[in-house]
Amino acid sequence: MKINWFPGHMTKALRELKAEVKNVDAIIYVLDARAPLASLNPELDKLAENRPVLFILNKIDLADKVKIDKLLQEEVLKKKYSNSSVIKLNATASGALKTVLAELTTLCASKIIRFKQKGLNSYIRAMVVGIPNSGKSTLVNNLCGRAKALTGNRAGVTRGKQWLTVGNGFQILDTPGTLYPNLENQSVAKKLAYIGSINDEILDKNELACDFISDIRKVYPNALANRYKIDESGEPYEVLEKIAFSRKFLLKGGEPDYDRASIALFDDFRKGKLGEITL
Ligand SMILES: Nc1nc2c(ncn2[C@@H]2O[C@H](COP(=O)(O)OP(=O)(O)OP(=O)(O)O)[C@@H](O)[C@H]2O)c(=O)[nH]1
Ligand SMILES: [Mg+2]
Repeated sequence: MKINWFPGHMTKALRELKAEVKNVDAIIYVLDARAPLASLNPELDKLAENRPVLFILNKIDLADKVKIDKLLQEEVLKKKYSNSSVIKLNATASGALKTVLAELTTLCASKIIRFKQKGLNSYIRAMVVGIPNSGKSTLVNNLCGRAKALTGNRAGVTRGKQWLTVGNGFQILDTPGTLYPNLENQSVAKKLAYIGSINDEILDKNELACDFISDIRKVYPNALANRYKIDESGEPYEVLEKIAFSRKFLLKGGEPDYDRASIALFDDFRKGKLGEITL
């Protein structure tokens, strides 16, 4: 299965982002800490050039802190732009407003001074960008203190755009999650599919589950064994079968229900039930 998802609404969204970026002072680039490098979108990388960039490693509660700290230490993200910073965040938890505004204030310090010198009461405007399902709308709602933006644990929830005032002197714009037309790297594409950034409906769930089993065993041995009380060795489809039997997902006649096992596997991974994982 070749994975690529770039529907029409993303072409439109990217076009609108390119037009809107001219009006913004900073970019808030939301990455999924379960697959931080796979959540970089080359189109958004380009868009963020020449702007202060605040990278947010979101969903840190579900991610492998050791790997994330290593990434922070190596400054892999920070080095991408001359004026940028990186923070870890759980966008569903309280306290995000203070952290994010402190970072934006530092990143946009020269602009804020210029506003003050001119006696202007202008807002610092920041655009929130990122791949689908990375938690942009959840973050925006958290910053607003109100559920202004629609959220959901699937790809492609946000479609329109709206500027919202947060804190004292900031405005933020939630935007639709975007991928890119030439998603050639299938190792990246699979990670995006695992974390729910690609519409599940266009994917063969059993094939994806087998890929996931094969990948996860290499990086987190025993995560599957511990969760499902199975021997996780063997061909990936055999492991999927063992998950089905262990969960009693059976069809009439006692055959394993691969579909239910695949759905349960991704549900568990996405809820953090396989442990804290970063791919
Ligand atoms: N555990 C955890 N879940 C989160 C976090 N941030 C967001 N979520 C969940 O992730 C799912 C997606 O969140 P959204 O805010 O809709 O994501 P989005 O980036 O706006 O998605 P699109 O609009 O499709 O691009 C929701 O179920 C959120 O509750 C986080 O830090 N930790
Ligand atoms: Mg959204």
